[in-house]
Amino acid sequence: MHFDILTLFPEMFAGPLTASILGKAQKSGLVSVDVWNIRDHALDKHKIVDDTPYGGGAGMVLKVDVLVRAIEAVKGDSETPVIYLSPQGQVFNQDMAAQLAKLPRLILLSGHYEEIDERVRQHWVDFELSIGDYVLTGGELPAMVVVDAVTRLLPGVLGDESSFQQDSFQNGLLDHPHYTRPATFRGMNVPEVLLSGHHDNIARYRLKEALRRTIMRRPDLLEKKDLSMEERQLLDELAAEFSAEGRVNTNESD
Ligand code: 9WO
Repeated sequence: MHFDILTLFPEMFAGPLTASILGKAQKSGLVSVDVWNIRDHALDKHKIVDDTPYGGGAGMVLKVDVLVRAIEAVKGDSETPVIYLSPQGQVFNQDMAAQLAKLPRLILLSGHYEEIDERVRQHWVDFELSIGDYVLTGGELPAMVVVDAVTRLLPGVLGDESSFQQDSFQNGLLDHPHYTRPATFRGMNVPEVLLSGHHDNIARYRLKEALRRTIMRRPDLLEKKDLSMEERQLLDELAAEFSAEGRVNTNESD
C-alpha cells in the first residue's frame, strides 16, 4: 500500500509516521508514504498558495491552480483516488478503513486553516472524509489517522494474536475488558472465569462483556448489527441482569 500526502506542513508527519507500528510497516516494505509540499507547486517568486475569497469574508482559500498542479504531479495518469480530509466529509469508520485497505494506493489531501477552492473539490477530489464532528487547524492529523487505521489492517502489519481483536471490532462490538497479573490488587479481583482455563467459558464471558459495554456505551452500534443466536441469548441474560438491578448498574465489572 502506498500513501501520497499533499500538505502545506510536511514536517507535521515526521514523528507519527516513523514511530512504532507505522515505522516498522514502512521498514518492512508493507507500506510506503510520500509527503509532498503543496507549496512546491506555487510558481510565483513568493510561493503564494492562497488568496482572498470571491464574495468577501473571513479567511483565505487555497488556490485552484496550485492544488491542481500538486495533485496532477502526484497522480500522473494513474487512477489513484484523491481523498480530501474535511469536517464536511463522510464520517470515517472501521468499515471504510477496511475498504481503503484493499486499494494499492491513496492520495490524501490536507488543507490547513483555509478551505480549498470548490472547483478542486468538484473535479479532483474523489472522497471527502471527516474523522469526527470537530474542527481542527487542518487535515494533517486526520490524514495520519486514516494512514494509521488503514495500515494496521494490511496483512503482516500486526502480529497474529492481534488479528482476533481486529475481528472482534469488525464484528461491530466494543472490546471486552482486559486483565493481567496480579490476580488480586488492593482487594480487587480478576473475574474467576479468566483464571479457569476453560476456553469456551472465557469466550462466552468476553462476548457477554463486549455486548454489555456496547449496549451501555454505544447502543447505536448494536442497532446496526446482525446478532448471532449466542449474542441474542447473552443480550437476554444482560436484560435480565439489568431488570434485577432495578435499572441501577451495580455490576462490578463496569
Ligand atoms: C478556517 C477558517 C478561517 C476563517 C473563517 C472560517 C474558517 N473555516 C476554517 C476551516 O474550516 N478550516 C478548515 C481547516 C479547512 C479544511 C482543513 N481544516 C480542517 C480539516 N479542520 N478540521 C479538519 C478535519 C478534517 C477531517 N476530520 C475532522 C476535521
